[in-house]
Formats: sequence, C-alpha cells, structure tokens
Amino acid sequence: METNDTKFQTRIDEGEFVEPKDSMPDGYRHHLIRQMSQHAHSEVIGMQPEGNWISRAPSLRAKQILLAKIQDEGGHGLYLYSAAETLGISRSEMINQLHSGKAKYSNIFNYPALTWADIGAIGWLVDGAAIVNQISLQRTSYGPYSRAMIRICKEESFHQRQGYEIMAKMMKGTKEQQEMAQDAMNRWWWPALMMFGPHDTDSPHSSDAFKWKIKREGNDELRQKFIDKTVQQAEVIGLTIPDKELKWNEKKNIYDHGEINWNEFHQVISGNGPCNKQRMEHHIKYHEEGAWVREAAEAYKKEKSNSKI
Ligand code: BYC
Repeated sequence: METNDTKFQTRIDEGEFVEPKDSMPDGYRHHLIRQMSQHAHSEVIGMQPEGNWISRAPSLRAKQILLAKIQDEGGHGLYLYSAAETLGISRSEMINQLHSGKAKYSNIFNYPALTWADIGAIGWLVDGAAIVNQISLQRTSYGPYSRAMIRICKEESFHQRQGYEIMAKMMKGTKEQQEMAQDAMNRWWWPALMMFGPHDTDSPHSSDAFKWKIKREGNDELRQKFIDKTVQQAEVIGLTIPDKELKWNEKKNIYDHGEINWNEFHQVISGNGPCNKQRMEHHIKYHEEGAWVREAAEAYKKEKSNSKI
C-alpha cells in the first residue's frame, strides 16, 4: 500500500505545487519553516545596515530611492512571515527563535556599512546575489513561497540597479570616490559569495531540499552564476574583483575563482561576526518598544469579533 509520504513524493516528482492545507510530511514542513523564517529574518535585519545611511544620503534623489528600497525589504519580510505562517507557526514564535539565536539570518548583514559606496555594494552585490538565489526559488515546490519569490524578484531587480548606479557614478567621480567604491567592493565581495551557503558537499539540508524540490539548483551552481554575471558588470565600470585566482576558463565557459574563507563564514553565522550583537540588540529593542502596537492590533481584532456576536 502507498504511504502518505510516498504519495507526497509522487506529487512532488510530477511537479505539483504543495498548498497550505495539503497533507505533507513533518520533515517537509519543518524544512520550509526553517528556511522561510530565516529568509524573512534576513529581509528585516537587512534593513539595518542601509537604514543607517538614510539621513546621510548624498542627494534628495538618492535618499528617496534608498527609503523606497528599505521599505521594500520590510515588505518582503512581511510576505515571507505570512507565507511561513501558513505552515502552522506564529509570527511571535519565529521572532522568539530569532532572538534566542535558534534561527539564523543571512551572514551578509553582520558586516558594517561604513561609507556611501557600501550602499552601492549592498544593492549591486547583495541584492544581486539574492536575486540569483530567489529566481531559482520561484520554482520551489511550496506554493506560497514560490509566489512570494515571484513578487519579491520584481522589486529586487530595481534594488540591484540602484546599487549598480551608485557604483557606476562613483567610478566616474574623483580619485577618492573611485577608491571608496573599490574599497566597498573589496569588503563585500567575499561575504556576498558566502550568501549562497556552504559547498553542496558540506550542505546538510541540500539532499532533502532537492528531494522535495524546495531547492532547484545547488549552492555552488547559483554562486557560479552570480560570479559569471557580476565579473562582467565590474569590468564595465572599472572595478577590480578582489580575487587573484579569478580567471576565465575557456573549456568550462565559467570563471574559476579562489576559495572562500569558510572559517569566517562559520564564525559569522554562529554569532561572532563584526555586527551580530549590534543587529540583534537593535531588533530586540525596537520589537519591545513596538509591543503596544501589537497589543492595540490584538485588542482591535478582539473588539471587532465581539461586536459580530
Ligand atoms: N547565512 O545546508 P545548508 C536580501 C546556514 S535578504 C546564514 O546549505 P540550506 C536583502 C543554513 O541556514 C535575502 N546562514 O542550508 C535584504 C544552515 O543552518 P541551519 C536572503 C546560512 O537552507 C535586505 C547551515 O548553514 N536570502 O536579499 O539548504 C537588504 C547549512 O546550510 C547561510 C535568503 O535568505 C548564509 N548565507 O541552504 C538587501 C535565501 N547559508 O538552518 C538585501 C533563502 C547557509 O541548519 N535561503 N546557512 O541552522 C536559501 O536559499 C537557503 O536557506 C540557503 C542555504 C541557500 C541560504
């Protein structure tokens, strides 16, 4: 007799999407809750390094664009928290897991944004890396996650161009501005490559993720796609990729590249990066200060449901 798990796997193998009320193995549900909640946390924590520059943007135009971008990131967090809630976890549980350190968020947001060029590097490299990963996730097997990705990718492509425009402008500027852009590139390149996660051979979740079609492409495959498209963009504006081993491989039609510092990656994702403490303290402080908003919303909801009785 076919078990529920076998039936589920058949649906997945046939390319069907899974929807919230469908029966699904516990492992599938937990895998998605872990990934989607971490994805949502990344969007929201990612607002911090950029938010730091709103009041110092070099023009009104730059400020308006940055504000819109950061609001988008908050919106992405909301879509993703809502999509994760359809799996039976509450928003407050997800936030508790973030605050207790049980749930991770992307390594990249534990680095400081030191100059205006960092805002360019974040948009261009960080959003650029995120798009490559999220385009692939548009075909993920869980319907609400897939649909959230389609919407998010549309906004991310504007973010990536916003960052590239800042870098291109700085590279046409004074020597000092060019050096600032190169310095930002040097600091953000390697952490951006780490965003794709460990090598597939060292990725404990990949085998289930492929079996259930949560992941369609491997961490290394997506990282390579990002490198190949970004190297050319850097060349166009005159930036140098800080990797001496980067070289075009004629046979494979890809760029060979140097090894990532995995020790740094593991340190950062286990809480010891340059800004982990600051990011979490900030999140906890504003979450606590916002308690009255949540309480008011709950009271309003209660009041409304009582008045219907
Ligand atoms: N950072 O088995 P693996 C944005 C963890 S925000 C931290 O390969 P998986 C933006 C991983 O969680 C968009 N941790 O895992 C916002 C696991 O630990 P746990 C961010 C990482 O899930 C504002 C362990 O390492 N995008 O664009 O199969 C402003 C083993 O890894 C990282 C997403 O969140 C990392 N980079 O694959 C600007 C994408 N990598 O959970 C921009 C959604 C790995 O066992 N997520 N770990 O404690 C994914 O696609 C997948 O989760 C990953 C990892 C490819 C990241």
